[in-house]
Amino acid sequence: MADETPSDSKLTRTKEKWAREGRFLTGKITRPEDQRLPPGQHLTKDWPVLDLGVVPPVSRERWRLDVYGAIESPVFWTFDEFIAQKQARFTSDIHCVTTWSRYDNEWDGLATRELLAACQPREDARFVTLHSHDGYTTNLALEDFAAEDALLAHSWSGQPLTEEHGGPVRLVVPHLYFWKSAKWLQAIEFLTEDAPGFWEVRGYHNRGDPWAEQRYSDD
Ligand SMILES: Nc1nc2c(c(=O)[nH]1)N[C@H]1C(S)=C(S)[C@@H](COP(=O)(O)O)O[C@H]1N2
Ligand SMILES: [Mo]
Repeated sequence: MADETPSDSKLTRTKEKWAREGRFLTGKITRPEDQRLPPGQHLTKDWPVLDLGVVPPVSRERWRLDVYGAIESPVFWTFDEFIAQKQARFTSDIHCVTTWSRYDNEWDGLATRELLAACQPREDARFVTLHSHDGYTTNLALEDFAAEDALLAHSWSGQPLTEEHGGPVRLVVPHLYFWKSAKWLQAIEFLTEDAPGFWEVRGYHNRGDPWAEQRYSDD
C-alpha cells in the first residue's frame, strides 16, 4: 500500500489540480479596488450590441460545447449536459473598448474554474482560444480565462441570454475589455503557444486590461 502512488491516481490528480489552481491564483488580475470605472470609459444604462453584424442561428437544442487541445479530458457537451454542471451566479461590470461601461450585470452559468477542473489542462497549457459560431475568435492567457469571476454564461438578469447578446452561451471575463468575452461560444481550445484572435490581429491589444487602457497593440 505504501509503496507507490500511481501518477494517474485520484489523489495525484487532485493534488495536481490544486497546484494548477494555485498557479491561477498567483494572479494577473490587475483590477484596482478603488477605481471602479476604468480610464476613458463612460457609463451607460442600456446594453449596446457589438459584433461583426452576423447573428448565427444556434438553438439550445443544436448547441454543443467542444473543449479540446492541451488538456487531459476533452469535453463535448450538449446544452443539457452543460446546464447540468455546477451553477455559478456572478455580478460584474462590462467595459467595452469603444468606451462604454455597464455596471452590475448578473450572469448565470459555469465558472471557468469548474470547466478547468473538468477538462484538466496539461502542465504545458498556457493559452486559450475561443471559437464562435460567427467565425469570431479571441485569445486569453490561461490565468485570465481562469479569473475567479469568469464564466460561460447562459443567462443575464435571470433570463436566457438573447441571441443578439450571444446566446445560447457566451464567455464573460469581466476584468478585460469585452471583446475577449466571446458570444455564441462553439469551442474552447487550449494551447501551449498564444494564437491571437480576430481583433488581436487587427490592431487591438493582446491582453486588453481596461485599467491599464490596453486598447491597441502599440499601447
Ligand atoms: N462571437 C463574437 N463574440 C463577440 C464579438 C463578435 O463579433 N463575435 N464582439 C465582441 C465585442 S467587440 C464586444 S464589445 C462584445 C459585445 O457584446 P454585446 O453585444 O453583448 O454587448 O462581444 C464580443 N464578443
Ligand atoms: Mo467591443
